[in-house]
Amino acid sequence: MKLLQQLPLFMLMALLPALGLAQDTEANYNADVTFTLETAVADGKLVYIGRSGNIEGKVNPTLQVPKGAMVQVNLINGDGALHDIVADAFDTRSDKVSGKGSSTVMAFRADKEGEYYYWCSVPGHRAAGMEGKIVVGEGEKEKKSDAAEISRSPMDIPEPIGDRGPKKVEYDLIAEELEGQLADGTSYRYWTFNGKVPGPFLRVREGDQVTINLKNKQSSNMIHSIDLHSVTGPGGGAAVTQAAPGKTESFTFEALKPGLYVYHCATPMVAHHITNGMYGMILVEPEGGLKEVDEEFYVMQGELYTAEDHGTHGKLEFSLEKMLDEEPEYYMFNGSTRALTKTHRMESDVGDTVRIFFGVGGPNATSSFHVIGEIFDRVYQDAALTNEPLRNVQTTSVGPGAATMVEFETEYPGRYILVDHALSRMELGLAGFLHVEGEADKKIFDPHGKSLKGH
Ligand SMILES: [Cu+2]
Repeated sequence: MKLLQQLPLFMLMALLPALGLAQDTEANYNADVTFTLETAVADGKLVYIGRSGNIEGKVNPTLQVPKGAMVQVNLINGDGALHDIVADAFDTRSDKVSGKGSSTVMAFRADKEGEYYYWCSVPGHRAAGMEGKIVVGEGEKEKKSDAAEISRSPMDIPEPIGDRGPKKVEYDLIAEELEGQLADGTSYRYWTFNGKVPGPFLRVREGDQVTINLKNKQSSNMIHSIDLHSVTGPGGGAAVTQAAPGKTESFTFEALKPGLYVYHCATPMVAHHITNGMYGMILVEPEGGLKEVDEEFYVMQGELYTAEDHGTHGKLEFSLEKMLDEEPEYYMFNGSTRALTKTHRMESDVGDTVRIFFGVGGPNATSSFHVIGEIFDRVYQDAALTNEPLRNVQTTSVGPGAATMVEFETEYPGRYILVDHALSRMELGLAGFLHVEGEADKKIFDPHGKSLKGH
């Protein structure tokens, strides 16, 4: 099942024109709704069985979708006979698959309300039971979880340092464990700095004396600590900040070198503390400060290893085995799959210069950071801020515990998608939107009369 949920959307995108579907010019790499079905023999009948989210285990489940949604149906062959899935009402069908464990996909836009059918077109199979309903309408109400909103806003960044001299700076960080929203209808018990993922963006100047007070909440079960990559000293601070629940541990360091640095909890098992959300970044600005820009964003990538399959609703739990195998079920920007697509809105105007502070908490996956439809004018590779930037870069590689600073002008309106170009990860939750508003210059991009949604 995992395989299918990771089906590259390229396949889906390639399918759309062939199916004669209206392509959304507001770049839409994501299906709005995804279902997974598995073929099976049950009580002598041929059936589809739900293998995702709230259709899990249901026989010939009704696929409830909102009107206008881009729908993706993954089909796994579970019995080794020849099968497919078709929905004539939407002029869509999958390839036929026959090998047990093989898989395929059907995609369509639910552009009309009502009740329709999906079925298997192999002769006799529909009559033998392979049929279910597609209901287009209100769709299932979004399950509002009462878990905390743990995603940090990418706009949550302190003011630039400017032209001041070195001084003393003090930060209070609080290690807090709490149930947080991971995806629609899905929560996870995160471990955080200050209740959000990533932790707060710390901003200091080269030469500052920085004091870190790490308080571990009384309600915590675990010891927590902090290792900042900007620190020169034992464990980056971890050696002296192992704080038991209810305790506060402090230390002071001099910010010797300018740069953008990852910090994270460094209490064994360190990878466990990081995956659960204990990472953030500290910017050490060089003398004179960074050049002024119109917008700054703070984005971090991480992955989660849940015992349950991707898409399962309810409270998910950690799987040590999956973490050691480095097989995540979720990838997220800023802590949740919704953070940069629904919860927080990143915006800029045409002609603005945007700066993204991008880092990878991980703990394991390297990001091929890319913004679909944009080119980075400047990349400060590995966040080496005092070096000359690379210019005109499509994608930049950022490993775990590493960061980059990218800058680009937003020249044309539309919705631009932040991704890790290892795009299977988008299927597991990794995407962010940058909305650019303003006048369209046809010289830069001419849609040949096609309408651009929202503009
Ligand atoms: Cu920790």
